[in-house]
Amino acid sequence: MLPTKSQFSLSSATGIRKTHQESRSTPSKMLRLVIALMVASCTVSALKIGAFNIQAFGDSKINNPEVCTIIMKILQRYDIVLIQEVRDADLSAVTTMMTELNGDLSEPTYSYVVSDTLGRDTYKERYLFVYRNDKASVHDSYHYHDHNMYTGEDTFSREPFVVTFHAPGTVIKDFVLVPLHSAPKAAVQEIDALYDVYVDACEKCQSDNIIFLGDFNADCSYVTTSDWDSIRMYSSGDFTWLIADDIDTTVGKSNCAYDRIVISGADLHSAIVPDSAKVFNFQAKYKLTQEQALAVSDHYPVELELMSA
Ligand SMILES: [Ca+2]
Ligand SMILES: [Ca+2]
Repeated sequence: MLPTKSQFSLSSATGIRKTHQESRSTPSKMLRLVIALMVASCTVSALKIGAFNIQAFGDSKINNPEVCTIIMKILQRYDIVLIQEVRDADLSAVTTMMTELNGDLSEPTYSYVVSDTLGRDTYKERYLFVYRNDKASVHDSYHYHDHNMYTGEDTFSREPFVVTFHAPGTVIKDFVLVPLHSAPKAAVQEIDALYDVYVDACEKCQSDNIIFLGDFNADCSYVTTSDWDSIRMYSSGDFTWLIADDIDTTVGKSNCAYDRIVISGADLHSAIVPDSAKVFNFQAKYKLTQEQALAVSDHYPVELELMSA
């Protein structure tokens, strides 16, 4: 991984402090305080991004007051959040959710961008991005195409919905989000094929600063130790996997790192707040019983933060 901006700042700050420690004590203390504040400001989060598989998200979940309250608390944690497993063909649940988030404000706080309904048969899901209008806007989006009528190729059950965001308050300003909720039994092939999406998105979006995120089903019985060698984004040095294999992203007894965040691009690497990529255990945070947590989802969100400009 490339040195982060804060690491650069820390090393240069140390150099300055050594020079001034030789002078009088009072200015030195002041200077240390100023430097501490400067270093702190460099790592202030400008933008918090989350990815949450809300198991079978639809009308019955959003219309359950207890579940809805918890979902709202979780979503409000993020400036941009990817919601997966959206089972809402007519967008009625999404509409209810946005009304809950925005209240009756004339200037809504949140907006969303949503994919088509995706799936090979009658079972369909959407990818949904909800974002704060004061922090981010959508520059562009497209559905990745994996169909080849001549070869019969059809890699993804739910093709990534590629979205370019503009977030002027971050050091990086522009970046691409690529979601994936893989089909569990095809997880290895789909995660490997994210490399093809990477090549496509680099060309179409004219940027290699890409965050791949979502429930990849990237652990336990779906992706085993020997499978990783055949996943190009894992073996290539151009990508950093920010959620480690030993993290548990599941509510309940299983211990699997299904949900992941992977980044590419030198500018994006230096824009990540160090150690900010993690799982958000909402059951522990909100002191819920396992039953209450499972009523929301069988997954925890994963998240990361980008540094402010
Ligand atoms: Ca497909
Ligand atoms: Ca678990």
